[in-house]
Amino acid sequence: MAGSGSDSEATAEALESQYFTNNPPPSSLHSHLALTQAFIERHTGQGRRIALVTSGGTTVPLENQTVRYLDNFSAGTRGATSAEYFLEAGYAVIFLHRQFSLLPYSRHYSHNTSSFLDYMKEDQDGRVVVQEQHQPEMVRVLREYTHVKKQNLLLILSFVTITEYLWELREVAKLMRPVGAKGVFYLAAAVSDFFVPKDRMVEHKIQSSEEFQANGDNSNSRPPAARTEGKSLIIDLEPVPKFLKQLVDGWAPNSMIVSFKLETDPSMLVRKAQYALEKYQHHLVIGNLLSTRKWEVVFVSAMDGEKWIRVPPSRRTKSMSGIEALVGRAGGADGDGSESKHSDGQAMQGEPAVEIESLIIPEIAAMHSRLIRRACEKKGPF
Ligand code: 9Z3
Repeated sequence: MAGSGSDSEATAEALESQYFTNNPPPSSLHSHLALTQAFIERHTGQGRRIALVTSGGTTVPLENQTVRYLDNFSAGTRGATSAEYFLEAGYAVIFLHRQFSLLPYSRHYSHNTSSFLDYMKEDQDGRVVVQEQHQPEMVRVLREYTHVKKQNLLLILSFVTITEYLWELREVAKLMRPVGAKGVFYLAAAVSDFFVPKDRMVEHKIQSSEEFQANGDNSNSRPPAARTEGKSLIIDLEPVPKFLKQLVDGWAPNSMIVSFKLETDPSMLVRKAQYALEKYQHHLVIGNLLSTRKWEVVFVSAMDGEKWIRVPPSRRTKSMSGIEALVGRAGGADGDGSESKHSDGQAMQGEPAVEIESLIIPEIAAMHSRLIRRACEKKGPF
């Protein structure tokens, strides 16, 4: 039988306190929070909307002095690209990303199959300059980047592990409270569902050779979650508590919350997105499939029901640039070169000519405007 509302709230609170007591914060948390506090004060003072964009994958360390860890595929393309479009839409952006994953603006020239040096040449005076064919695009990106930097519109924070991510998210969310309805959480990071709790983590590198195995070096009565048994590596992970409910109800109760649902099986996508929306009662779930995520996503919300956002058929393939042709494919770091089918049956390959985030973010900004209006109407005139 399901427990009453307050029972499940108490359980959620107990799980939260247990998780954050047992898994200590990252050493950079305090300095990150000081920067965040100043950033939020500056932009709320100017009446600006603020988006917290999370991006990239979280790691699951297997050892305390970490040599080995589990990771996922995310390069942070969705997050870094979306951050640019939020900035274009007038938001200030806190970009909480996996260290060394893609960053707004520099993403155009990093993690690529080509080196940034391929964009350069030496001129007659022995100076390094950008090649002619890359000038227009690089000037455009540089101008946007310089404007954002001058106006202090982008705060970049990083995490590596799942625990660092959760600490940063919780504490930054609490600082976002004064932003209220003008805040939006855009949770595009690929968050691990399983982890090794601190009290079940071995201190030192797991030894493969049986002569050197020492799996009893933690004080817990349960065996370490990652250990060798004979010649095999056993990894017995525990579930990461789901904190979306706490984010919605407790950490950031007045902001717009957008979560992503990633699936590989098309028949599950909409159902799973609807399930998440009902369970966490937030504003929007964006469903995407691993293979088609750059061409189509589905918005599931109480406001608008189910709505697909798609790159138009004429813009589904990008022609290869000179450099891409040289290295043999169009696209960035994470295209696997395989062909996928769009849900309307058309094939998709390489990279689309239009970034789907350029369609996603204006939709979100419009929904956000509706939510802000509603919040104002509720409050009434002063
Ligand atoms: C996403 O679904 C993102 O769109 C991607 C972006 C990770 C697919 P890339 O970085 O990929 O551009 O290569 N993010 C959320 C995935 C996630 O962990 N969601 C959780 C879940 O599905 C809930 S918040 O349970």
